[in-house]
Amino acid sequence: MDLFDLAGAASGPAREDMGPGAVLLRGRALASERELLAGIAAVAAEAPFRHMRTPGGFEMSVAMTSCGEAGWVTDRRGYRYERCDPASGAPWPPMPEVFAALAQASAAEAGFPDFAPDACLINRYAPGARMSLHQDKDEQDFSRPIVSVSLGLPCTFQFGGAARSDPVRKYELRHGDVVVWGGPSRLYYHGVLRLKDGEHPLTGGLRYNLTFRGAL
Ligand code: MD6
Ligand code: FE
Repeated sequence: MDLFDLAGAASGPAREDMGPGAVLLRGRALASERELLAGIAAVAAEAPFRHMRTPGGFEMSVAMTSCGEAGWVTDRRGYRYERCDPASGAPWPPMPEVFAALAQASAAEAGFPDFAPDACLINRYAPGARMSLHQDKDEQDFSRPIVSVSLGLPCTFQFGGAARSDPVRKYELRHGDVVVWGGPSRLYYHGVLRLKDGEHPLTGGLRYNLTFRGAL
């Protein structure tokens, strides 16, 4: 056993394969945790978190906002990307530099060297909030990966397959973890189980997730 194994035994491997084209980079966002959280606060000051409604009329338990050239929205008319925040009519706040840099570098490490996200959806989970099994399929071009950053309280992430009925594997996503997925698993079903109570030194009782997409 060498030093690398010893470090791995204590903290888990830095890189875990989740499936074809899907990689979990443990702790990849830790070095920029404070700048990322400051970026979330700056975006939310302009485009506040809100609980949107699904086309079926249900209010989502996850609160959301967006930044970048386009934001993801849902209402009675459906799921889509919009260049302006429907709450204000103004363009979504620009994507903070530190967001774009982390997304690009993480994608490159996972084998997608030219990823330039134009949209970042920010999810905020309070205890009890969940996201049921879904596909991310509102983007224009599925050859581009999605980069997902977890901050604050840990969650249980379910990662399935191409069909809703495929078996799911569970991963604990912790503060600072980054998931990059593209290629064959780009359209795989995934979701987040009900968030458990907890206390995180930087986010209190909340979990944040940033998902970077090429939407337009
Ligand atoms: C979340 N994430 O982690 C929800 N989608 O809160 C997602 O729905 C997601 O993490 C596509 C790719 C990565 C993700
Ligand atoms: Fe998703």
